[in-house]
Amino acid sequence: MKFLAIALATALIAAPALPAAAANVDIQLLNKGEAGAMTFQPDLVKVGVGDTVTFQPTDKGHNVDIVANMLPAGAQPFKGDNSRPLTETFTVPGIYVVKCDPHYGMGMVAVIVVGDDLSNLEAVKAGKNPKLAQQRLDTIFADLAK
Ligand SMILES: [Cu+2]
Repeated sequence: MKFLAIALATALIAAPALPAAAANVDIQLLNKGEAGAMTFQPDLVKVGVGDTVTFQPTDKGHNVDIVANMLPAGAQPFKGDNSRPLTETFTVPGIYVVKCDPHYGMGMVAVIVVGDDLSNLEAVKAGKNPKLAQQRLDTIFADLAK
């Protein structure tokens, strides 16, 4: 036991300093959430550069897909399969708008802000969305401006 404690202590001292671990945030894909029917929950997430977001198909029949042109310049669009989880790593700072393809018209959208960078806010605000999606995005953008 004493040997084990010494070995453990030595291992801890010998361990090199690790870089700050990347964080992960879960977003649930829901038929009914706090914001109403067909929703990403939460629908506004802020993460650091290099962090991950996992889109969890808590309810089936949903996916996640970048809304065309609603991501920072230089970032790659991404798309998950229906009813499958997707973990995405965000390396380019800025605002990303995602939708669920089957329920985009019902307002199933979410916003991910990476690195507290709002420099493409006007660009994503200028995009066109179905009415219910636009209503939810307007609410999220208003929260962002606070
Ligand atoms: Cu959906």
